[in-house]
Amino acid sequence: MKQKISIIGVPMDLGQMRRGVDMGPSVIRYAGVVERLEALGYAVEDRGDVKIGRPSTLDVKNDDNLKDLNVVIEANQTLAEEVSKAVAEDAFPLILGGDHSIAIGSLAGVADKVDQLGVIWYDAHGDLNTGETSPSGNIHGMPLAASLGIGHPSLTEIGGYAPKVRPENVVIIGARSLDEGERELIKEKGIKVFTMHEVDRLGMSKVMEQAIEHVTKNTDGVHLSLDLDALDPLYAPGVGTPVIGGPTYRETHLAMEMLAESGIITSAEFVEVNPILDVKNQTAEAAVALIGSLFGEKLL
Ligand code: Z70
Ligand code: MN
Ligand code: MN
Ligand code: MN
Repeated sequence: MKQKISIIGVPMDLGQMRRGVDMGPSVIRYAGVVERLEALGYAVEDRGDVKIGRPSTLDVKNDDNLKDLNVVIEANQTLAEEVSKAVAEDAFPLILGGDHSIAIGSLAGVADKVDQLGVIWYDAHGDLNTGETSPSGNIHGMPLAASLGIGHPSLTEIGGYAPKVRPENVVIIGARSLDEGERELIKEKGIKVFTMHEVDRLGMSKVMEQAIEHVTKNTDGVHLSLDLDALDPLYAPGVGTPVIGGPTYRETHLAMEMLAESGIITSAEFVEVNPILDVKNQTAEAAVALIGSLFGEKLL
């Protein structure tokens, strides 16, 4: 029997400034994610969407440079509990965003159930800002830092504990836009990053081999956090912060296929699909196709 997959939608768009990414879970469902996974022989349970609050007009930008902090905290706390329930039922949590701020809750929900969690952060960005270093105040640029225990306590302590993950158990793949404070943090903590330079130089196949080795060295579970803006905007235009020069659709499929072969992934999230910015739903469809590959879909 294959492991049950529990889908959790998180219609969050307050971690950044482009409205519409709250419709991400919905369009990924319409693009057929449940049917795709069922066709692979999985039992799929859709747990519906986490409820997202409305921001108060008093809470747009606070003194800590953390936009819509209260709604983000509340949603992530609820998400952590939902993910935790799925894990307790031995299901594989598959979280659909929503903007990337929701990774804080996803990781809070999985990390307390494993001793050491590994994380693969497939993203054009590092998401390693804090309120102090962020040029934008957007919390979707901070979830990896928060999960490492770095940043405002109200974010690092979601789920009631910190940190969720150690820097040596993280790999970032596809980075091509890093802020100054993020670069410093990467150096200070020795975080393994495969920027687009390494992807070009080594090829995705070698990058994934090395990433898998790195992230499994001292861990007993690995979370995949895939931001659709990692892909080149040619293949995934429906994202809030496209950055030219990313991995192709094919390279990203190869990455997912190699993860499927390795069998290391124990939870995953697909975030930042914004149907308002999309072209003919191709970003949502790419997400579903990549999810298929991650769960072992093959042509022959
Ligand atoms: C920038 C910031 C970011 C995702 C963009 C952008 C961060 N470094 N994260 N898209 N998912 O505002 O912190
Ligand atoms: Mn991101
Ligand atoms: Mn742990
Ligand atoms: Mn990104």
